[in-house]
Amino acid sequence: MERQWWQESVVYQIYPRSFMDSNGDGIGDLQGMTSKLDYLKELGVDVIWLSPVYDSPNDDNGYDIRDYRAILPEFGKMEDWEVFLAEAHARGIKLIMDLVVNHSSDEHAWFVESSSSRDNPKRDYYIWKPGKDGKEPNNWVSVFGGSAWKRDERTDEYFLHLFSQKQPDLNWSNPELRREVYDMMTWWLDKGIDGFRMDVINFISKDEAYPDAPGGADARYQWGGQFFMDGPRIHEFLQEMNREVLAKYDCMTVGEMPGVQPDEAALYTAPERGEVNMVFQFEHMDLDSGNGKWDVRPWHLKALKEVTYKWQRALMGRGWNSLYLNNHDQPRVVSRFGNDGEFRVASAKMLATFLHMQQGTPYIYQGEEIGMTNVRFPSIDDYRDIETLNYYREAMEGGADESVVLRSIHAKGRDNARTPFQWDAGLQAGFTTGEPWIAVNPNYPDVNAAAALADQDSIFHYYRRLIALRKKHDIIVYGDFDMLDWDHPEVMAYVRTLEGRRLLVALNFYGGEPEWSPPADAVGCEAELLIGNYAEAPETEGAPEAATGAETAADTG
Ligand code: TEU
Ligand code: CA
Repeated sequence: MERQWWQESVVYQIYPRSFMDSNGDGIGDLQGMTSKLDYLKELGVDVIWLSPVYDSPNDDNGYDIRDYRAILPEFGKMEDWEVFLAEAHARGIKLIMDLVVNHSSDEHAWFVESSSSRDNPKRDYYIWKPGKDGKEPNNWVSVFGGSAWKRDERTDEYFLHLFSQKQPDLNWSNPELRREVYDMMTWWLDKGIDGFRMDVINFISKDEAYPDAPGGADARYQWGGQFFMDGPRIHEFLQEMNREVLAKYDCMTVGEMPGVQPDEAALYTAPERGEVNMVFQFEHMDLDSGNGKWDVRPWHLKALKEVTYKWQRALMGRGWNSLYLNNHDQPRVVSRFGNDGEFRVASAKMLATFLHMQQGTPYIYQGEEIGMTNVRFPSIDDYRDIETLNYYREAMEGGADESVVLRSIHAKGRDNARTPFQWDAGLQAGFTTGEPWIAVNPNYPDVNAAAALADQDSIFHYYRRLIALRKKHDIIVYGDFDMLDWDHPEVMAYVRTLEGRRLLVALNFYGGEPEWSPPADAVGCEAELLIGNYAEAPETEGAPEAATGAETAADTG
């Protein structure tokens, strides 16, 4: 396929509430974001993905939208957003907006109408069903706990909400609703944005029989994913959206798709099918989960190799991968797959190398580039996330031990990613002059952007170099992928190839000093060391000089 700008881009995700507060109310905002664009320019990113800034009652921090065409006053005015876009563009940075159209807020005008009577013209914008034997229409569980259905007394029917009760699912089988969404997307594209990140977009087509989900008899509600993930009409809807809206613009799209498998992802992203450019898959995010995300298990390097290989190979020449290791829903990568104590700096750089040397478009989540870590708040009162608070309540009601529940929250809670960005060592990490909406991670005196900018060996400057390398060597973007040394217990090594050139990447995931040798056919060949996370690469016998680092990427001739 023809090379595209979004394949060669690096994307930076901003979670607006936690990025930069300009007016001391403790909430990040648009003027704050604009004031930090030079920082992003220095990092070298090409695209910003902005999590929702739309009008919202904030039941789920903006993923519950009340008005798709208005800015939440806490974040600023529409003019502030326009300035942000113009200032980003002036720096050569593109902007993609979050598109949350699997559901809206229950305070959206559509839902206010839809819920007012059974014969309201907008009734069919949402999914209403009568109860069954005095109970919910089926046994589906919501992602945030409890039934996925809520009974509305006014009309004595239930509406579907796969997320919170304040996030009713939109009815995509209604063509009028689809037209409204396409008009809204067009409106934003005409304002000059460069594309969309699409929230749980593979959930929009449901099995219209709404069958009960199979599952253990013990739980009252069951995961019904098989009846709405990659549902019956999903490709039809995405192709229609592409035809009606996206194809008319030079824009990029990434669909968030929990549960998606590579063959399906190849269908979503094959350029000739006209759906989306890339998807966020979740398999690597599930490696440390047992029965659900709160059941924390150790992850295994072998499994990470398998998932990496599977996705790299499956989309090679067919579609395109997005590359990410954390976002606003996930724990911090250095705490999860690295070591956020003794090896915080080294392992954050190693993980960055792991990600940025793969084929695909890399995404950096705010703070990742300075090695921000998980947080361990002592009390549930310090937490803000609806998923975390619901889990705590349900678990405690079920008689769980609080220390065990908090341990899961410390490892997996979404607020790990949502503490304020650590700009400097001053009060509240330089995020706000007031009281932040969620507490700052206490490690800000050591972990902050000012310190990182001042140190050429920092994680920040390492990310900057990785991004610059991607611009210089097309093998990093486009090279084929192969995994080496499947059975090495501590090292992941992979090789990229393009037009007779090879790029070797060797990553030590643990704190030891493992024995590892490069492949025999790389020994003795001419090589250039592209980057390594230690100033000097350790000696390895028989290795080409350039490929010897514990965590290095080398371009071998
Ligand atoms: O997330 C969708 C999703 O299914 C998961 O990411 C989930 O929220 C999380 O992993 C549970 O642990 C998207 C948004 O990214 C998320 O912030 C929203 O809460 C959710 O959709 C609803 O809009
Ligand atoms: Ca503010």
